[in-house]
Amino acid sequence: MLLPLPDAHVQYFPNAIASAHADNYFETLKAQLPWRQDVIKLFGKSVKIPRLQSWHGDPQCQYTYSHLTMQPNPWTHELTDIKTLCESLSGSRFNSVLANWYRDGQDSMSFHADDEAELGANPVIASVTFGQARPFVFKHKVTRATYRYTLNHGSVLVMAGETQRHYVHGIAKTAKPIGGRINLTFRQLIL
Ligand SMILES: O=C(O)CCC(=O)C(=O)O
Ligand SMILES: [Mn+2]
Repeated sequence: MLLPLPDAHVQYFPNAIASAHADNYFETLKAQLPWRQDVIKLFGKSVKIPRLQSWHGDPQCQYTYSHLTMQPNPWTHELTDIKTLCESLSGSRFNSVLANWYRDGQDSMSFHADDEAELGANPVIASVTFGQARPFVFKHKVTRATYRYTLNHGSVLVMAGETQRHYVHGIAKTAKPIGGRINLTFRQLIL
């Protein structure tokens, strides 16, 4: 379904991956990806980012994210399968993926746009969620209007068109005792 976001083009596929398959992917990705606790410099201080990450892609896909340059880990069997699904849902190709593991409600991602130069002008980004359903918030850069969508276990969200130009997005912290969530964002770097 197309989400009713002005100035954006976002499609949501709530049940793109059947629940039993999604359970398997969640456990396999959690166990097999080389998760890292990355640190960023913020006003001269080193701060742990509030989640674990793993960057994968074609060998030439170095990526700079929040001032971090990451070398790609190789594609795994599971990541390649999920990439193929995202390519058929979106009609776009991807050469890289950022995996984020939100261990509990204290893990989060602050508002940002995926607007790095390497992604090009109107990037197509496919975002796949496993595990805990959490609210994904879009905030319009000019009107400040916010839109909240809960991303299901096994769902795919495709952000395209001018979405990154007009919106920031993020995952808020919560004090509720919640389970872990893994999100994969497939991207096409222009090299
Ligand atoms: O975890 C999510 O749903 C969002 C991840 C994200 O925005 C990103 O990796 O750039
Ligand atoms: Mn993002």
